[in-house]
Amino acid sequence: MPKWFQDSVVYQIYPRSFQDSNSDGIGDLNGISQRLPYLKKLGVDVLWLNPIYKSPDVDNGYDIADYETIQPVYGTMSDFNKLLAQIHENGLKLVMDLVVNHTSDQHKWFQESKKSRDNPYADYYIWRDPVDGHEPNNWGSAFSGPAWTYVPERGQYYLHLFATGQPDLNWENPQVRQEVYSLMRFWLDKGVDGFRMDVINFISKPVGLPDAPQEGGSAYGDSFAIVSGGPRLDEFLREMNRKVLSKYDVMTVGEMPDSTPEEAINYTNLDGTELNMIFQFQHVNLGGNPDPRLGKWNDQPVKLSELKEALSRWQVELDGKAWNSLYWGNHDQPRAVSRFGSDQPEYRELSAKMLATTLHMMQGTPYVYEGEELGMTNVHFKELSEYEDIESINAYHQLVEKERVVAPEQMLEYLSFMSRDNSRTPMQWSAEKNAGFTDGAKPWYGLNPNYRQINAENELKQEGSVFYYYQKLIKMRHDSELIRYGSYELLDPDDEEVFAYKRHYKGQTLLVISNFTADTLERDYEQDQGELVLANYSERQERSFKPYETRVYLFK
Ligand code: TEU
Ligand code: CA
Repeated sequence: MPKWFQDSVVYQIYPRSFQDSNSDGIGDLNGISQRLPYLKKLGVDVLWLNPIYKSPDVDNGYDIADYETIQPVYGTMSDFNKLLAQIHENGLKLVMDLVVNHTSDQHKWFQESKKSRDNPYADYYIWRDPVDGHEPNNWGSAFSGPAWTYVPERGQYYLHLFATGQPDLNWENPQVRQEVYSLMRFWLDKGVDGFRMDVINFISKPVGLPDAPQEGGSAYGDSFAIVSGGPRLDEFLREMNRKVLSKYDVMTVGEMPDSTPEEAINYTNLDGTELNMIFQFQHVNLGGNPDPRLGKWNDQPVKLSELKEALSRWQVELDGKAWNSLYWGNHDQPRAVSRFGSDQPEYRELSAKMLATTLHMMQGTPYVYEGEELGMTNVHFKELSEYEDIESINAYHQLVEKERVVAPEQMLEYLSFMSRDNSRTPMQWSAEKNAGFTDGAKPWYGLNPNYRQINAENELKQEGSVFYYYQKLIKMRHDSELIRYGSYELLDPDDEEVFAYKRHYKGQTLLVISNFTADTLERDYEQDQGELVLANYSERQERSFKPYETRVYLFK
């Protein structure tokens, strides 16, 4: 019997950029409740909020100082309770962001832990003695620099895979696990419908914390490679399920960078005894810089055959064993239409619809990131001063100034193409001042100037808009078991221009053909034998596919 998360479409809200309701230029909980009618109209089932807990915002809320207090700038706990009730009254569900690989260094646990080696919180984090006066190993932080910081009071280093303000929790300590389970119960007992779990595959560190692979002149070892899928991860996830999750009817999705389908099958399943699904990164990690020192910082388009191989591998290997999450973008990725389609005005809407079709006709739970349903694009910032994300700013200083492995203009080009900032500009609601995001003086972050053309008000007025196309896709999924449960078959893996695949279920077949280029191409998959059920052009020549044309056919 399928679980409700398998029939759902999730909408991801980045609260600080979604809707401001009190004119301070920052999105908030009451702003979200104002927009529930819009989300209802789109047809989504579940809302996932990025962290809304008390935080110094070193990493925009992924550095939590108090798990059971709402970040004041977003509102109060009674605002949250009201929002949750409204979400449920509207027949929607709410998934929160669980960030328990690390806390903020302002969390009281860390403030105590760092004081000495024998206080009650001393072992809540990962402390190690210096080795030859240096960091205990070669691990690098995802936000540049070493993954270790020295604290004189303890005469030791502490581990932080991310910012120095994000110390990693010590999951080997049973007390830490009990604290996590108790904060999870706090939110689940309020009626929250599940969790997205931040870098949950990093919580079990390798024994002895050995050096990580350090290739091609990189300044530090690749810590993600050595911490993902650690020795006790399965044990911890099963304990978390046994002690907490199994007692609630909830949805869980674990963010697992560097994971494989085999790991997904190990850590998730369809019988609810571990996670329900994971966010894998194979497709979004494509197109990295050939120079390993530059990692993701690149400006080259992804090769279609590699994109097809990545997505198809997960479709085929999880079928019947586990459940895929389906996403093109989120708050950590550039805007999908700019990265995988085209944000040129003549092709933006066409390619947004083509990308949406290609993803939403697959098996799994689709995730729509705020603004994706409008075809919002990258913001193409030009100056470093326009960026606000710690990852972007630290990478620039580390790679341009410290390591001097890339020129300033080149790095600004890479940031413009790949930065997380691209997806954090305010939601574009209208052509009015500040895109209707805030009536306050200034939004917390720079608007994408194209909000005058690309905004929800315009989309809702136009019948053939990207919004109504997403609405149709979501309805098609809700109405079709073939789309939800059918098996997957990739066609022509080596075709670098067209992504074509089939879905099969109880004798019916769906044929999806998407042109990923700005050229007009000829392709024949005997589509003329099928019934056209979806298209992003109003007219067609059966065997020819115009720029970014996508068509879906049903064979009964
Ligand atoms: O992201 C984990 C993660 O792997 C990111 O560092 C991502 O791979 C990278 O930013 C891509 O460039 C989660 C959250 O989604 C992210 O927002 C946080 O910054 C990070 O964990 C630390 O909590
Ligand atoms: Ca506000």
